[in-house]
Amino acid sequence: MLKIYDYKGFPNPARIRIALAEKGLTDKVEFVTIDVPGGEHKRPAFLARNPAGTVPVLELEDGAHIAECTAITEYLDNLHGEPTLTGKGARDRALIHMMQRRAEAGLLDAVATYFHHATPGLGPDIETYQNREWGEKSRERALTGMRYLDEVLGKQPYLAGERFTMPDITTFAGLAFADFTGIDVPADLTNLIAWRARVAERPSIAHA
Ligand code: GTS
Repeated sequence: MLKIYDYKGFPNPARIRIALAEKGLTDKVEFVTIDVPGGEHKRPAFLARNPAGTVPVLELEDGAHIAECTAITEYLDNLHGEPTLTGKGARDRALIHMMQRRAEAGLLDAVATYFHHATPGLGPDIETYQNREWGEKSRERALTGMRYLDEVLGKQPYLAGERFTMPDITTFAGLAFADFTGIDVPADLTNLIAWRARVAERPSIAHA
């Protein structure tokens, strides 16, 4: 059986839980909780699975480990049936990956940097280096990212076009992380706010 090492409720793990539900694969994996608040992800046993010391990590039946949500989603999407989340054909795949990267770097990772550098983050035992200025700058970067994504959603229903795909999952997780850290979505970003309400009703997200 496939295994996912994660911590339920955290934003990057949520990306994979949503992807699994979209693909109807939730019952095909075993979830193994890594005690991230307790620092288990920085100990040798977990670092052997992912040297970056982050969750989630997918473990295949042959023992291979796949980290990075983009790579895990790519694998799951190609396991059964049509790839719905990562695209089919050169154009579709390229547009999805471009928007995925923009959503990740411009929103989710920017929010994470704010959280880890400008707030207590995961606590003093884990946050051994903090750069408050970079954290605050990253809050601004997250707001710029939201504004860009709002513009995209003014032209099309989903981030890579007409269908819900991987960058929609990344953005949804990024906004949830923003809520958690206290970065509010500006009220004038009406496209982003309406998109969020719409995707929140998808069973993969509503029942996550
Ligand atoms: N780019 C990575 C991915 O796509 O998987 C990011 C993974 C990541 O940063 N995970 C966080 C983590 O393990 C958990 S969460 O905040 O996203 O929920 N952080 C541990 C740490 O010490 O920073």
